Amino acid sequence: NKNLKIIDGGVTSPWEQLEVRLPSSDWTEFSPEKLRPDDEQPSDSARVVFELGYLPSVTCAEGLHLQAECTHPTEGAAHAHSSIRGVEDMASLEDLHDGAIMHNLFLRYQQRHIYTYIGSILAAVNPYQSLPGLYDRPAVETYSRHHLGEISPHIFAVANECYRSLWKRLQNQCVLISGESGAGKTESTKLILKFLSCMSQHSLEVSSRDRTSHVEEALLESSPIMEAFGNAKTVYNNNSSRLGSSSSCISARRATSREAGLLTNRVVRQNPGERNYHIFYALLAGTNTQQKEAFGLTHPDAYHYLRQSSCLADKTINDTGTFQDVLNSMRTMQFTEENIGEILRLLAGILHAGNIEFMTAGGAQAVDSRDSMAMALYSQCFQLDHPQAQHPIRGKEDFKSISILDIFGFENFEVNRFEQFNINYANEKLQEYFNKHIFSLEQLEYNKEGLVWVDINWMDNGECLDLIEKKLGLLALMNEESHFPKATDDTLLEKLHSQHSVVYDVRGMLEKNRDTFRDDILNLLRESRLDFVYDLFEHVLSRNKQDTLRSTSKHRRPTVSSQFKGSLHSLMATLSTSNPFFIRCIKPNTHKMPDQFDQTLVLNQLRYSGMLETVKIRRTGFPIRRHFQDFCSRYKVLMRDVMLPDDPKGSCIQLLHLYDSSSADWQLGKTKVRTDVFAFV
Ligand code: AOV
Ligand code: MG
Repeated sequence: NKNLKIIDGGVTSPWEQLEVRLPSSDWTEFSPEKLRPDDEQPSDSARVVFELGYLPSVTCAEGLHLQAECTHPTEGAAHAHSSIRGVEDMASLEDLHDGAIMHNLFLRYQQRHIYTYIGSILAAVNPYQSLPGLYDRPAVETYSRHHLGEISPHIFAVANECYRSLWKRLQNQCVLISGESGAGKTESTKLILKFLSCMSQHSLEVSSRDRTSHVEEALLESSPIMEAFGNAKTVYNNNSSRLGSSSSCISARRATSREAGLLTNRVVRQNPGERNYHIFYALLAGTNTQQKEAFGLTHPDAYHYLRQSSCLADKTINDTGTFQDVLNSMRTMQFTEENIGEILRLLAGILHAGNIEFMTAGGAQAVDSRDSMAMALYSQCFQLDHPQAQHPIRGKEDFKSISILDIFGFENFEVNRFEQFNINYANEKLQEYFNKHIFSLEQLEYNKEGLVWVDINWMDNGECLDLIEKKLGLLALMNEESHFPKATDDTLLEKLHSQHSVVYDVRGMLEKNRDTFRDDILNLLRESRLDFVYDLFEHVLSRNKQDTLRSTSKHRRPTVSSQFKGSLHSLMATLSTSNPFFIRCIKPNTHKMPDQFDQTLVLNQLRYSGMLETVKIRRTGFPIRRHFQDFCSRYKVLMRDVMLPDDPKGSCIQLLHLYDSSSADWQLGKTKVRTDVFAFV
């Protein structure tokens, strides 16, 4: 990257524009498009006016990517400087529009600074490459010693703040990581776990080691297992999470749990170009001849459950390595060799089951039963593999924890089906929670304090959720139709169209939505001669029993999507009692490549996730909010020589006036002062 030589550069108006002259010889294309050289200029140079929010990148004839830099510092240089280097907290951006926010991320990304704050929210741009030193032990140490905002933005800073809050407030904490598929949520989750685990090891050196510390190590150790069983290659991400996982860890009692709701459909069906869960390919790649013989295994293309999508391998995925990692993890987690053998045998069994073909008069039903058995076996096996099953935590009343929520990211394929519908629904719920915390609660606080609310036009996704969740909404219609034995995808489509217009493909929706796992199959599995299989299903309640327990819906089995809705709602209920931290992951390009920043793509993500509005609210909502009394006692030392009135409110007014008589930077509510005066104290 060579810097563009600027013949004459100057800031015409400090905040808005940078005017430069460029040698016209080597530019061919300006980006963004609205930048055009001025034709009136002499031919050897061109005058270009850039909006600072859009500092240019210019592609020149040789294909070199050039970056403009102001070489003649002028009056506005300091501001131009921040526009060139970017700022660590968006709230301090001078120019407030979404282009400027995008551009700030871009500038920082070019300098390999992938983290930026939006107030206390962390934006993380996926670097698609490992950045040396960014997450090593010294980094953990450094961030553990600083509060958020004291040093450069980092995911460890958020993790540290969360950890401190847990101990200080003794309240449940949660970290919500959002972003579309491939944006880096799972990697972020792992980094937070890494930090928290280091911290807790640290504190364990001081106190004595107890049993629960083992549980928390188990969570980290189980990571490769979780990924092999819960992740798969999709179009958007070669290691895409197909499960919603919430890891509660490092609690005040130092214990760990992990819940996961798995989209098991993938076990029996995948879209073209995608794969089944990693573990199946790992099994075929990693087992030795002897094991293969024992389990009757051959090549991936011999199995219906693996070959339907015509995608068996990917050069970025090391299946043999995954197999070794899984075995190592299982051993560290004290799985016996016998146990490991049984799990592998079960996986092989699932593959074989998929190859069973039926010759029946009754059409598709036998295949459905086969598939639902395969899915049930897989999901039970998965439950067994995650540490909460191994070490269940019995929550005590004062049990406090940190939950890290990493769900499947928003997806929009050419054709979107049942799986995407559920995934996107979950993402809307998460956005709703975000909106509530960032906007609604803030607005409520303003109203309570009797302050004037500056109207910020944030995007409310309430209508979208109504469309899904309300009476006669998509879920209700889909479930109703699923309960009609005679209903087909066509009748569902008709019904949906009579009420709404949707852009999901309904093919297969009803079948996927009906929970076809039947009692006779459950009973069959329970009679298995293999103790292992028997154990897996020992605790699964038969549908009849469940129905009896749930007397209201005696004749209705809950559909897959209503179970999904139920678990989403209980997750949200848990979150609503926690103190949240937000991380917004951003995907810089769709090619999964390092050093590529697609401005339009990023701008889009910033827009739909409401980042601009978040910055605005951070700016209008002053950072210091303290009760009158509290404010006085904290800051009155600053004016020891001034006589302050007795009442706290009066003292506040006097204090604030002395510092800012224009009263631009403070507001008084009914009980609290809001200001950014003294933010530096
Ligand atoms: P996701 O969890 O958000 O997608 P991942 O966390 O799996 O996305 O990230 C996708 C890929 O991006 C990873 O496999 C890494 O190669 C790369 N990556 C992400 N974050 C980092 C980082 N901090 N440093 C280096 N590489 C990174 V999905 O699960 O599909 O919604 O359902
Ligand atoms: Mg993921």
